[in-house]
Amino acid sequence: MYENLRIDYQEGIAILTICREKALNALNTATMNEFYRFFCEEGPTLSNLKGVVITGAGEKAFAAGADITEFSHLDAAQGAAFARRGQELFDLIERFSKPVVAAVNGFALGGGCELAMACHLRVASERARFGQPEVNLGLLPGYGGTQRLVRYIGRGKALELLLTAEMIDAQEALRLGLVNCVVPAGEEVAKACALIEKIAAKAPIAVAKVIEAVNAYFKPGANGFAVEAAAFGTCCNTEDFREGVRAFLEKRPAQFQGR
Ligand code: CO8
Repeated sequence: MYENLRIDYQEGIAILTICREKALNALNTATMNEFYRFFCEEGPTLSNLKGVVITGAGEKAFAAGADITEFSHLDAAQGAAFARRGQELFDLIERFSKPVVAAVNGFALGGGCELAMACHLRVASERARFGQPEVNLGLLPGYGGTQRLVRYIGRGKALELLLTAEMIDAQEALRLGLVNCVVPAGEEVAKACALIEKIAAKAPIAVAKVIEAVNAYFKPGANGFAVEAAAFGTCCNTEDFREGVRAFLEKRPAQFQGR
């Protein structure tokens, strides 16, 4: 039973909508727990799942951050635990073996921007706005924002956004490489689904291995080249590899089975 997320299945794609419109879809603990449940328990058991889209209810916000009403009384130990739990969830999303696409329909601030950055791809509506305004609250991002923002847009620009708490619009996010594309308002979920459909036509094991190898680039201590070589070997052992090569030689579309 989900109360803060609505989950719609559409042609094999799970569309997760954060339904806390009155609080601009702020990520309270209950919402974070429901995300956790989906990505940890339910999502991995869905055998025909093509991918996941995350979006926010209404026209104003994707998610305006962690729910500020919940953390005014946190002490140091509780704050660190709160942040670690969120980081764990966003890592799960980043490591999910099927593509996860954020359809950013409005404000993506603080934890909302961090959630979008944990997704594999980001589609922004022209109304989307991104920012990490935590310093306004006497905080810094706690759900991986200081790390992922640097990866996407580089140290200088990331520091500027993190230190000034300035928001950027969708076009600037596109220019900086924070989002993959910008679409007219209202078309972001359809575009996210179209991206997933395109990926769903590829070999599922190869897709999962691309995600794993790219993640290894950012994992301290991991040797990304070694992960890539091992993943390459795994793919060579699949029926899909044989089918992909056969289909190429026979000049026909490949029919991948995920085996
Ligand atoms: N948490 C809780 N409620 C929120 C949040 C939020 N993050 N954002 C907006 N709301 C609520 C408002 O309080 C308001 O409620 P009410 O109607 O009951 O007064 C309602 O949503 C509508 O908001 P506004 O009236 O403020 O709407 P505006 O259009 O005037 O402004 C803004 C929109 C600019 C988005 C504004 O709401 C805002 O600045 N929101 C806060 C943004 C923010 O600071 N986000 C970062 C939060 S901190 C964070 O995410 C850290 C993550 C890591 C945490 C680690 C744990 C320790």
